[in-house]
Amino acid sequence: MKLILAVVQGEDAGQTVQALNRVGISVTRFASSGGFLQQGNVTLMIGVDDERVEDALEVIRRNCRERSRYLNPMPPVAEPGEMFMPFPVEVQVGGATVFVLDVEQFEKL
Ligand code: 2BA
Repeated sequence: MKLILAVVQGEDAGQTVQALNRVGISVTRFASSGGFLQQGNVTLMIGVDDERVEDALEVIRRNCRERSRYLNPMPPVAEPGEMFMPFPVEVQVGGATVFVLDVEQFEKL
């Protein structure tokens, strides 16, 4: 058995969870946030038999897309008379960041 941890964007999370459930794959979603952008995202925890890992990854691939986000740089400590132009920096996010881990033991008690 494997545990898939997938960090996805909020906009993609609902449809991804529904699509996983439709093909009989259970999923738990956590509210999370990215350390770089400090913006909300969603982490999906998916426990699957080894032979279903590719099915789960395919569903994630189909439902999560890449988007542009903008990071507003922090103003530096300015000297008197200096001006800071806070141009947002474009960052590409997603589709999904996925980790696949071996599960040592799985119990439903
Ligand atoms: P964030 O950490 O908020 O990162 C958002 C996007 O910013 C990243 O998109 C990447 O394009 C960019 N980015 C992140 N760190 C950067 C850095 N040090 N320098 C320049 N650009 C940087 P994704 O790679 O698609 O990642 C989306 C979200 O997935 C991340 O949100 C984070 O929550 C998670 N993630 C990505 N890689 C991870 C990792 N190795 N371990 C744990 N979580 C990860």
